[in-house]
Amino acid sequence: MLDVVTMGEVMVQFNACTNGPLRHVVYFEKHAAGAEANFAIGMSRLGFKAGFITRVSNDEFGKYVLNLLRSEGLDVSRVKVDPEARNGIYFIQRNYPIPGRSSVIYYRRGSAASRISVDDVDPDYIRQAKLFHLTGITPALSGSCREASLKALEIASQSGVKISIDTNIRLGLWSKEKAKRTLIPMLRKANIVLIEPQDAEILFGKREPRKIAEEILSMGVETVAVKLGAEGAAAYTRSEEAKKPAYKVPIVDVIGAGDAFAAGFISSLMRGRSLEEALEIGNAAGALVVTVKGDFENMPSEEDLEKFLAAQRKETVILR
Ligand code: KDG
Repeated sequence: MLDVVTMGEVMVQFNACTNGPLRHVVYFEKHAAGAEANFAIGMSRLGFKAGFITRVSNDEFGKYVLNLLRSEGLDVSRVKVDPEARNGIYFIQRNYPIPGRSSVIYYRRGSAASRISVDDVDPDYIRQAKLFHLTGITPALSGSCREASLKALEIASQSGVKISIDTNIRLGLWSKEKAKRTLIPMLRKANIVLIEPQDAEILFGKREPRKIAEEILSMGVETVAVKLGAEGAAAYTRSEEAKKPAYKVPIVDVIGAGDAFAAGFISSLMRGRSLEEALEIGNAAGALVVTVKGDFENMPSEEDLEKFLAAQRKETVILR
């Protein structure tokens, strides 16, 4: 029995050890990441049983990715090893051309995960979960990934499995028009939607958090979280709203913060916590993740979250 199932690509990440254009970078740190994997690892560390649907390559990188998912306690029974394709990889160029920002450069076209198809989506696997989570990255990978995403959403919505969608629009993968055409009908099936203002601008021409939430709640979605980066996050239901500032921490690498927020926020809702608590926990998970390189390495457990939050309240925390 699984609590959550998600589906997406796990890539090998080469994170530059130094700032500046990649042509001058000599050393890279090897990590693995992908929005859905970051979320699933976050949920697993927070005590939820998470299952992952993907394809990985039959080579060293595929083995690395599969071992990672397994070592984080994910159910990998639906991870297919695809001998026909390479694993997606990507590079992170740091603090150039915009200081304080990183760029993501993909080498993933035709990757093993882009070959995920409807055959990889086992209805019984999704039906046993309480929640199916998708981000806007998976349907952007290929036509077969879009079909598989639609199938998974259809199964979840017909079987009473809750659906969460993080819009995560990556313009390196598809156009604004295609993202809009694909994601808006998907959002109508969701119970929980997570979104950033720049994605809302693309989808609805709106950037103001309450206006974004009104638009999405009017589609029948129950809970909307608007991720506001350095400003924190806001959340809305039809009867409630809350906003919480981000925690101030030393920033090393912001990539993965949104996925950590998603794990903290969604796991809290699944535990029956209030919107305010869910925002606090989402922000805390996001804050921890940005203090190291790599997307998920600092994803906290419940115990680590308690320590982090107690320290923020200036309580004495004993670290053992
Ligand atoms: O949310 C973080 C992801 O964007 C990063 O891990 C890479 O999955 C990735 C993608 O497709 O951009």
